[in-house]
Amino acid sequence: MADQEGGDDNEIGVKLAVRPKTKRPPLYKVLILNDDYTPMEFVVQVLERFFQMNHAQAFELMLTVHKKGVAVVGVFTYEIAETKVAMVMDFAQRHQHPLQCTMEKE
Ligand code: TYC
Repeated sequence: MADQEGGDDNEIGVKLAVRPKTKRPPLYKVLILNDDYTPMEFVVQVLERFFQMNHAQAFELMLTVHKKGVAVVGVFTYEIAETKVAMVMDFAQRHQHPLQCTMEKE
């Protein structure tokens, strides 16, 4: 039987190691997709504004997406990822760019 301290005792009273039951929340990758029309500078601005990158980091990641088609821009809990996607999509739409941002479970 488990005692007050949470560790299980075996039949000869030796305390076994306790594994703390801490559950990490599932994480979600936020992805940016390439397209032929969104200006490079706009994508850089999105990465700086919503993903806290400096200009050099943002420029490099934008080029990765431009060349490879897609890149992970960050990993977040569900609600944060959902909010980031919504903010990017809204910002792109308001500027009439077809930039796509999605999320997927890690
Ligand atoms: N391919 C775009 C262009 O040549 C630039 C671009 C990069 C667009 C990354 C979207 O996620 C993107 N203007």
